Amino acid sequence: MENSSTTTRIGKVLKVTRKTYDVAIDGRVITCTVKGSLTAQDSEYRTVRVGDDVRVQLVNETEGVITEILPRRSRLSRTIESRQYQEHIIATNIDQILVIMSTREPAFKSGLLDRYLVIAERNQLQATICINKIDLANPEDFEIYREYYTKIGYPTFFASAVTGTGVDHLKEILKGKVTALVGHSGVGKSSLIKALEPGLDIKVGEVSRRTRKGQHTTTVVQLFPLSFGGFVIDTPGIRELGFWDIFKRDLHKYFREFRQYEGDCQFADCLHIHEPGCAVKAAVERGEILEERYHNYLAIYASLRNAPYEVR
Ligand SMILES: Nc1nc2c(ncn2[C@@H]2O[C@H](COP(=O)(O)OP(=O)(O)OP(=O)(O)O)[C@@H](O)[C@H]2O)c(=O)[nH]1
Ligand SMILES: [Mg+2]
Ligand SMILES: [Zn+2]
Repeated sequence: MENSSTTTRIGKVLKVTRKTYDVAIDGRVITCTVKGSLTAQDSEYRTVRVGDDVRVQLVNETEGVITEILPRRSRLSRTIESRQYQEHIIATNIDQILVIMSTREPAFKSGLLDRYLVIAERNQLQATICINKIDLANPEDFEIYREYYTKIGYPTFFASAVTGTGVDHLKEILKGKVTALVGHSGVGKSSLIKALEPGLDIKVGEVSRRTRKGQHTTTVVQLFPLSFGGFVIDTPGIRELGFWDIFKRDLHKYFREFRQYEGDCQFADCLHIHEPGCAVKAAVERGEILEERYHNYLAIYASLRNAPYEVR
């Protein structure tokens, strides 16, 4: 049976379970196992992750064997302290993060938004911001955020899953890309996806809503194919995304608009907290950096730990 090369296909891993892998190939879902020679090698390409592009040898119409993981172009990962800071890959080949916030119910909290943006920066992923439930508020009250975050490089738009505002724009953003959706429970992630993809059975939200009440949230990650091209991932909570893996001294690197000022701080290792001659604080005072965002920086800083090798 040496003609197997004629039946290999490239597909994308949607879901990983204990024994099998769901792989999307030409719009079908193929249940796969992994070839032994793949797991035997000593590299990060030994373990198949959600989002991986893989070569599959088809066994029949519905089953196949993964023989190769193609190079990954990005990853969403966290480090696990209890395992010597080992990297845990949550998903791969993500093109962008879409942070969904709501105006009300739950209330807009820029502190939470900034935490999600830190996660995006740490993973070197581009982020877009959607302010949903705009039908429940006066858009003018949120214009300041739309303008500021757009200016610092996070395109921000308003939406409503109820009235349909912004849904076409959302479609343009998701089209042809792999997007990780993040956002607090209840902001309308599932509603927005359903608004543009009514046929999609996106259950992840309900599952995570239920488990979030428990002590331990599941970290099951799944890709959902979109009929107009592209995939969305409904991600686990902020804790599961490893937010707390960041040390105090590194936080400033993830506030991208600080960078242009940092060279002018009096101290090269300035963390922009209470150091004299801080150019970041001066920019806050001049109104160039949004004061609320700087306060979020301070609050997040206070919530993080020192690196184990330093005493400050
Ligand atoms: N008024 C208004 N209500 C909305 C909008 N979008 C969603 N909702 C409502 O908000 C509630 C929560 O929506 P979901 O789509 O389940 O929120 P979610 O982000 O998926 O929540 P989790 O799955 O728990 O993470 C539902 O009752 C929706 O009907 C909106 O744009 N406007
Ligand atoms: Mg949901
Ligand atoms: Zn400074």
